[in-house]
Amino acid sequence: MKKYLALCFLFVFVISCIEVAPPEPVGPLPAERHLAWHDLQYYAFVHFNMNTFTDMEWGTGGEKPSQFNPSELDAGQWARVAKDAGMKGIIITAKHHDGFCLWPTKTTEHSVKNSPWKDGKGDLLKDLSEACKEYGLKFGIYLSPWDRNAGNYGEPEYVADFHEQLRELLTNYGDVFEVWFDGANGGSGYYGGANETRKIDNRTYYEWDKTTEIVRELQPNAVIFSDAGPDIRWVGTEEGFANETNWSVMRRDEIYPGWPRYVELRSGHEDGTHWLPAEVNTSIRPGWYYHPREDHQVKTLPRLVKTYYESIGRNGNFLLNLPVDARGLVHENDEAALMALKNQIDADFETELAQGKKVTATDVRGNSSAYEAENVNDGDNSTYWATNDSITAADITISFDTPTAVNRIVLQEHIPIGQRVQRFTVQAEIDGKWKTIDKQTTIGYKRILRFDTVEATAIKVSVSFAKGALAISNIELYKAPNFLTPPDIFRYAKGDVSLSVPDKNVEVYYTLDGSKPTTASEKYQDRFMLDQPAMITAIAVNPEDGKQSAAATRYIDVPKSNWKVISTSSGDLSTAWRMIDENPEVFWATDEKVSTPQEVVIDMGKTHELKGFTYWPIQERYPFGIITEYAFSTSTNGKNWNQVSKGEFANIVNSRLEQTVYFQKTEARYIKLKGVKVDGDDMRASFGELGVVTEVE
Ligand code: FUL
Repeated sequence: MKKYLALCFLFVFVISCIEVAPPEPVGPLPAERHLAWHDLQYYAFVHFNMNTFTDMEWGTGGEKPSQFNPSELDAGQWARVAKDAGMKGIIITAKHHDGFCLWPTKTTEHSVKNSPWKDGKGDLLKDLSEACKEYGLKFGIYLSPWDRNAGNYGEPEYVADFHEQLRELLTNYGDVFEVWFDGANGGSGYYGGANETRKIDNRTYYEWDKTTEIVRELQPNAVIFSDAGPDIRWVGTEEGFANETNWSVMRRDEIYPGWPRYVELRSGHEDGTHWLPAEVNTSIRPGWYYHPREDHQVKTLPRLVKTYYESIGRNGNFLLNLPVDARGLVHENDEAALMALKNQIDADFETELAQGKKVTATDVRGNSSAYEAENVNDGDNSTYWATNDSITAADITISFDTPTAVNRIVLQEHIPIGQRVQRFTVQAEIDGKWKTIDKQTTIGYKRILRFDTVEATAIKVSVSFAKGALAISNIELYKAPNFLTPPDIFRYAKGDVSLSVPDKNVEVYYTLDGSKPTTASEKYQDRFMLDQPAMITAIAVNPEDGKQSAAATRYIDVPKSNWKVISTSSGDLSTAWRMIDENPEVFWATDEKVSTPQEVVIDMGKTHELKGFTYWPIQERYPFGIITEYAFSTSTNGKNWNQVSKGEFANIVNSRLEQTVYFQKTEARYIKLKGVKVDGDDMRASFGELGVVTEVE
């Protein structure tokens, strides 16, 4: 008997030692360079070049090297900021569409070598690559194929120069992790003084095969970005998101090289033929380049957090642009926003809850310990749970000893053998019952789901469709703290007001007299009508720990629901309500090419005691018609006018904030604002929003 038992043990031991083969690869697979790139997740774009000094987004190419003159350029500061922010690398616009080169290239005179910066002895690529090394960051380059400066653009000679520029960049500055080729080819340009429009065929002109060969020869580990590859793809939007369904594979031959079908880039192709994962690029400000007028438009924390979850959380890498300013530094506002994002994300993922907990799966490949369920929470990304070949639907459950609060799940597939999962569900066991939390499609390198906090005794992930046996390397669970940000005070066109916060578990308290609210103040429930002027002050409070946000304050005057724009000197009167809709983002403008000062007249529907007026300039990315000098008149009957104020909106073009002008108290039902001087070549005037300051009755 003893002998028999011993034999049995030996048999079991031998069986479990026999190596079970890993699942067969499915579909196109990532190369080593892809795998290294996926691990980076979050890195910086820096747009800094001639445009920084000309206040442009697309320079014409006719700029002079003498215009490139930063006063405090410090690539070390960029690297420090990126590192502190948790980023893993920096990609620099070595040459943008205007053709100015940030390194002393041999291919053109249009470079730093002819600029006053460091007396023409500077090399920004050298400075930045060294700073990146010092801070342990990867270094990448953006090289625009389109060159509006080059006289030979459009001819084969230019392509030879372009290739030579690439060679210089990939030879002289150490390891490069990513080479970024922009798809833009606008046509018109300076082109050595020809000032004309030149069209090329983007699919053939740049000799992409040769371009790729150069990168492979000089930097075999670098990934090549363009709208559609060959290694990684644009996500098809600059707004900062990937679709929830996001395949890292695409039918590349249909879209590369050349003009891609943008919308498809957001999700990839389920039946893709090449590994072509998405990079989500967006700027921390409206523009890619620095403009002082956008200092107040740095993306808010809620917006940045959303972008994080909709890029990294949706199987994409996050390339966040920092428009370095004309000093040559990352602006203080941008740095503050980056650090706020870092702190928030760190807090969300502070304590991982799944590690070491009991895990069970409905199927384990060959019953082998090499593919056991515990591989998903062993903290080791190279091990994975896998199912048998015929099993493409299975459950994996992580159990807690006691009910545990959870509101985030991180899922990762073992992508070296392909992206597989097509559909899955997440459930939580609450009081002994299973509740569905989310139903989703793809996972890929990484998927993060946010959901309302549940007190769960177990979390189950059920894959219902996959392209092959399952291979999941990682599952993490977290309880992110409630998201505490100052409430957003919004006034609707009808006069009602909302005080919104991104997290519905957070409470909001407010006052209407400018005093600081406490938890004893009015608690916000829903949109409310505000028909009297008020200084609204609101705070958000996390009921879990009593923590309070900073206070948000906004002065709001009488409702405009009965207001009407009754005349304008030109432009479409039927859409003129856009200047009194309470939303400065929605603008209205007079006709183009007008030569006389433009004015608008508003009937407020009833008489008010006025003591001032307000003007929001247009908030568009490419603003126009901003009133820089104004005349403001009032009337009680719409016939007899009284000019109550005339003056200048100082610095309004650079700082496009709401302007408030006070004047001697006066009764009025009609108001008139005239653009005595406007920013631009003609007298066209634009209006983000017009308002009044009334005397409280
Ligand atoms: C676009 C360019 O035209 C913009 O100027 C910017 O460089 C952005 C990242 O890509 O296509």
